[in-house]
Amino acid sequence: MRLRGVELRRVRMPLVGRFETSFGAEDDRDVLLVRVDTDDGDGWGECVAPNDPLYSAEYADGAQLVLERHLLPRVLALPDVTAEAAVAAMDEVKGHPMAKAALEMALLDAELRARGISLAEHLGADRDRVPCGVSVGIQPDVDTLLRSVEGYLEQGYVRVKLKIAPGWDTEPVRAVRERFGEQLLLQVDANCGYRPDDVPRLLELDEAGLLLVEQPFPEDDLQTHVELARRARTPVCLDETITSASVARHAIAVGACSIINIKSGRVGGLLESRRIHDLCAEAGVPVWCGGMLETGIGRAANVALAALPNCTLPGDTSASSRYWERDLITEPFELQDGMLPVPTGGGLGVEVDAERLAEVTTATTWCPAG
Ligand code: SMG
Ligand code: MG
Repeated sequence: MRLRGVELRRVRMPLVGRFETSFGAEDDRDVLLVRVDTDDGDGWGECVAPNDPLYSAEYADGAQLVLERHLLPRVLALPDVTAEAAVAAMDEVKGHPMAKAALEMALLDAELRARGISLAEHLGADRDRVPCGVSVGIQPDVDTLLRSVEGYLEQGYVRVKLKIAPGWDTEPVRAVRERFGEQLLLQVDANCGYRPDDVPRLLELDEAGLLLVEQPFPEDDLQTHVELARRARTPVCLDETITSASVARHAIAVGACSIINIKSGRVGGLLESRRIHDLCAEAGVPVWCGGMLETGIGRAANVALAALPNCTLPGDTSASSRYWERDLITEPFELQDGMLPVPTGGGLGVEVDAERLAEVTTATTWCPAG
C-alpha cells in the first residue's frame, strides 16, 4: 500500500454528562482523529489520549506533536506501508502508545477495507455481538448514583462498573449492591487512587461480592497489587499498569492480577492487544475490553476486540448514547438486549460522514508523503 499522506484532525464533542474519576472530571472530549490517504483508499483511526495527562502520561496535544514530528516521518518514508511495517518503524520511538495505536488503527482500517475483511475477523473474533457494561463516574451523592445506575439498567446494560476513590468507595458500593441485589454484575475501578496503607480499606470491598477491583494502586506499584491479590477475595484486575504484552506476562507471573483490561490505545495498538489476549488465554487469565470514551471510530475497534474468544467478561463498550447526544462522526452504536453488534463491513466497518464531521472539527493538519 502506498501512503500519500496523513490527516490529523481535532474534533470537539460535549459528553452527555460529566465523567468523574479518582484523577479528575471531563465534560467534553477534544479527540485526535487520524485519516490515512493510501492508493488503496482511506482509513480512520482514533487516538484515545485524553485532553489532559491525568489517566496516563499521554494527552491529545502531545500525541499530535509526537505524530507530526517523530512517528509520521518514519511511516511516511516507507515505500510499502502495512500496519505491521508501520508498527515496526515506530518502535524506536519510546512510549506514546496511544499516538502509535491511532496510526496503526487507521492503516489497519485502510488495509482491511481494501481487502473486504472486517477487523473482528482479522483479529480472530468468534462472536457477532458482545455484551456491554457501563462505567459510572463518581457522583455528587449516593441518591444520584442510584438513579444513574437504575437508568443504565433500564437501558439493558448487563454489568455496572463504579468509579471509586478514597472517600467514595465502601458506602456507594454497598448502597448499589443493596438496592439492585446479589445478581447484579458489579465491579469497581480506582484508577490508581489508593496507596499501600489503604489495603485494609479495600479488603472491606470483599463483602460486596464484586466481579473485580480494577487498578487500585499506581501503575508502577506492582508489589501492592500482589499484596492485595493475595489477601482479597475480590479478583484484582489491571488497567493502567498493562502497557505491553511483556508487562502483562510479568504481572501475571508475579500474581499482581488475575484479570486484565485491554485497551488498544494503552498498549500501542490492536496487534499488541491481540498478543495480550492470547497470552492471557494461555495463562487462564480472562480479559475484557476497556473504554476511553471513544467516538464511533474507536468504538468500532473496541467492539471487534471485545468479540475475541478470551474476552469473557462484559467490556466498557457502551452504546454511543452513553457518551454523546449525537455521535457526529459515525452511525451510532445502539444497544440491543444489552449487546452491541460487531461491525461486519471491511476494516472498522463504520462510515465517517464528512459533512457532519466538519461540524465538529476544530483543526486539520495535512502531512504529505515525500
Ligand atoms: O469508555 O465507557 C468508557 C469509559 C470507561 O471507565 C472507563 N475508562 O480507567 O477504565 C478506565 C476509564 C478511563 C477513562 S479516562 C478518559
Ligand atoms: Mg480503568
